[in-house]
Amino acid sequence: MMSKRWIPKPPVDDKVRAELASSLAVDPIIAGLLIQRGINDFDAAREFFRPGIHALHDPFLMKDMDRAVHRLSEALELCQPILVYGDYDVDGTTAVTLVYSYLKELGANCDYYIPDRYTEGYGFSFLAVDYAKEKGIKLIITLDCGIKDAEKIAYAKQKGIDVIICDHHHVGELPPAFAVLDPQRADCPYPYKGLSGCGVGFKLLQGLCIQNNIDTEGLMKYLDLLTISIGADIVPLTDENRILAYYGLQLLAQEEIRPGIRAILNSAKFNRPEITITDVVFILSPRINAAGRLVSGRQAVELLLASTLEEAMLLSPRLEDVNAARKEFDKNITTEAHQQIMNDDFYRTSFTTVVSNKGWHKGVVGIVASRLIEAYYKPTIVLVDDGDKMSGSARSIQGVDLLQMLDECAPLLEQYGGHTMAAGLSLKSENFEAFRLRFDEVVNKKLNSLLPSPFMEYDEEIQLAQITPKFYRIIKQFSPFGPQNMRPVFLARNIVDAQYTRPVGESEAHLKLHIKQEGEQSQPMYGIAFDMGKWSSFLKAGGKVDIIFSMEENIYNGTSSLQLFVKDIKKAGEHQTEKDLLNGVNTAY
Ligand SMILES: [Mn+2]
Repeated sequence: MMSKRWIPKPPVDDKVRAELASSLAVDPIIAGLLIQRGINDFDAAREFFRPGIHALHDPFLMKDMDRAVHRLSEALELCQPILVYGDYDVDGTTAVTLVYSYLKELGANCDYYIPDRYTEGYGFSFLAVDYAKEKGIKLIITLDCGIKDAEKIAYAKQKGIDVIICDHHHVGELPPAFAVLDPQRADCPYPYKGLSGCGVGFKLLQGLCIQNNIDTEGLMKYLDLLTISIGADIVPLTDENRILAYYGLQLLAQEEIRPGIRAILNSAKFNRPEITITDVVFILSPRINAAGRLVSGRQAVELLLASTLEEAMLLSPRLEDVNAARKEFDKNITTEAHQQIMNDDFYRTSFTTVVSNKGWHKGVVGIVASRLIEAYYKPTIVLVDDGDKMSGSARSIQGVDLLQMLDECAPLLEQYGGHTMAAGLSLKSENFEAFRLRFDEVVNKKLNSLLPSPFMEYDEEIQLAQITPKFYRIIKQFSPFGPQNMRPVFLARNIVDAQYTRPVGESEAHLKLHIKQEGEQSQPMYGIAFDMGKWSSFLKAGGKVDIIFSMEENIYNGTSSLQLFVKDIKKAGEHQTEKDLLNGVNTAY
């Protein structure tokens, strides 16, 4: 792992901080954390700490919402057959489950369709249109996809089928759909751009309810699905998403939850009383995804639709097997990719990592790309070589917009699309070498030939004595945490062993900390630092360190205590100053 720079968040205005701290009667550090999150006054703080459904935006602010709702209402009235279509990833399958279930609840004549990853691929599909035509479908709702599929949408239109697109991907040429709901549309005035694909589907249903005087309360039991899509798609935990996830996580924490989710949690042996977005990301999403990626997305939807635990339990062990297989693929491909990088001089000086191989599994290349970024901190593409064609996933680092980079490589690509930090692409194998060089060149240019080194951001510097139970109770209310509302990270300087610091775990890899701040009289604190066992001897010998950490509750034998989750350690005073950071550091590993 490369050594990381520590960077403070932009400083907060002292006067604003003092005013907010006094109006809320909280520690100035808490006020600073709120200001960093865009919360500047008492009312905004109240809204933040008590997220309310009333604060959701009016769905009709979304471009084309009135058209979409009108068409959907008409289909319901006339009992026209509707097809709910979604991608095989978590956002797509949760969206299909949500929209399909709710329309069924309203008595709709509807069916759902998830494309096959191998025969149909990502996005809307010609096969689905043929299927719909055969079944006499008059209306298709696409979820988490469709915006890029103008040709296929036109094909549906030609067959006499209306399409409502619910997507959140970047919009290029507008497809000829009956209605296009996508907050990324340049002409869409919707105030929040961060919704997941499932979130856009939810807004359509919310609009449907409002238009037809149906109580939106009936939608609330589906917020578990929406919350899973928010976690899985790594969308920001701000604004509407944070409100929806706040209620969704409460649902997920109940004993009596959707049987499919209960079954997944049971088979993953999850038994903590609370569930967080992190649990959604690391426990629920991979298992739902596993089904879509390695078998078929239909399995994921079948599981989420199961009406009894018995039925769900029949399906969930399969997911557990598939998830185990996924982990194995992931491990092997990561190892092979590392070997390729080590054995190729190109990567010593490159600004990017682009690897490819025959026989790699398409379902895990995105995860492998993320792991390679952790190791080398360069924009990364991992491709599966199918002979004539290669396809795979791209992941980026801060400051490099992938879509922009891929745009500049477009002549060498067959297909590409996605978001700033994550994208998918395919190309002819004969273009691989040229693409690899071109991609490196455009990223090099973007970074002004300065390869950034990885960094960790911290919110505030703190004295350990400031961390009281009240302080932690307030920090907890900042949740749900996630992108753009991360668990607060603190810097504390001059930390020494308080007596019981020791290495733990297999081959003493980890570090159990028992620490205090030099010269402070407060109670020592406990902490955990993964993969930092080597610091034990330094601390035991009286060494002084600086740490950056977040806080978490450690539940042990049924009692809970506060512990520091230490993310990085450096010798006291050793971390770079802000001034050094501005110069950028060129680090060929
Ligand atoms: Mn999505």
